[in-house]
Amino acid sequence: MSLFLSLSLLLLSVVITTYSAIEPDESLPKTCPVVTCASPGLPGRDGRDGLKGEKGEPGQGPSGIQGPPGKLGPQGLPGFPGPPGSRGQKGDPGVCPKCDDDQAVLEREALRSELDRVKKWLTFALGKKVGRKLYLTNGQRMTFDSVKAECSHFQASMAVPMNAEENEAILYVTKGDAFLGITDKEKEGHFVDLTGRPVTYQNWNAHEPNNDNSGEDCVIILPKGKWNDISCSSSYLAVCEFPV
Ligand code: FUC
Ligand code: CA
Repeated sequence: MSLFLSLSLLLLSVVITTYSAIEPDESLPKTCPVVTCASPGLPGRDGRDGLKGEKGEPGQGPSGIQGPPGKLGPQGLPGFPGPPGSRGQKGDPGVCPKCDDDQAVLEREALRSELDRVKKWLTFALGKKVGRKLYLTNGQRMTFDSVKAECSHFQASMAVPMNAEENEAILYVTKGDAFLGITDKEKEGHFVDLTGRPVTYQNWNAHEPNNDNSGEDCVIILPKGKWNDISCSSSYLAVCEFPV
């Protein structure tokens, strides 16, 4: 063995002996004297993931193609109630046949009663009733045709006495000089009422009818109730008979 090798071994044994005699001190930091004293070991395992970084800036690339529409969303909540609508038209009357019948009967009776009372007022104040005829005069003098139209306008007809009682009633109302609804226009001397029916009751004055001047086709009742044929275009009192 060479001298150099012998010295090296000796030095190594001294070092080993020295370090093995030293007691480890627990109070000292656990530094590895090997790191400082020995060659580096293998790399350790990867550390744990770090904290999440901040959100990055928007990308600068071109926009992609617009995707398809999304699915229909869920139905929304009901809206608030709207304002009240405008008032509707009045409805039809209710149906109650029994009620209507009762009501109709009462109304009819009331109307009949009132009508009877009105007829009595008129009869007392103005006219004269005989049977179912009420004679009334408007107090005006007019031609035969005008009297005919006036009576028709009031749903009446010219007065035609069918008997002495009716003749007296007409005289009572007019005091005479009033046209009767009698004429011989169609056939001279053939006196008929305005429906064309021959008059069965006649009450001519003496020497009448005489068709004076060949122009007397109408008839008037004189102040004493007798009749005279007279010109239809002359004016005499209007008297009508109303059915009651
Ligand atoms: C008599 C009547 C006529 C007329 C004349 C004035 O002759 O017969 O109708 O009234 O009088
Ligand atoms: Ca005459």
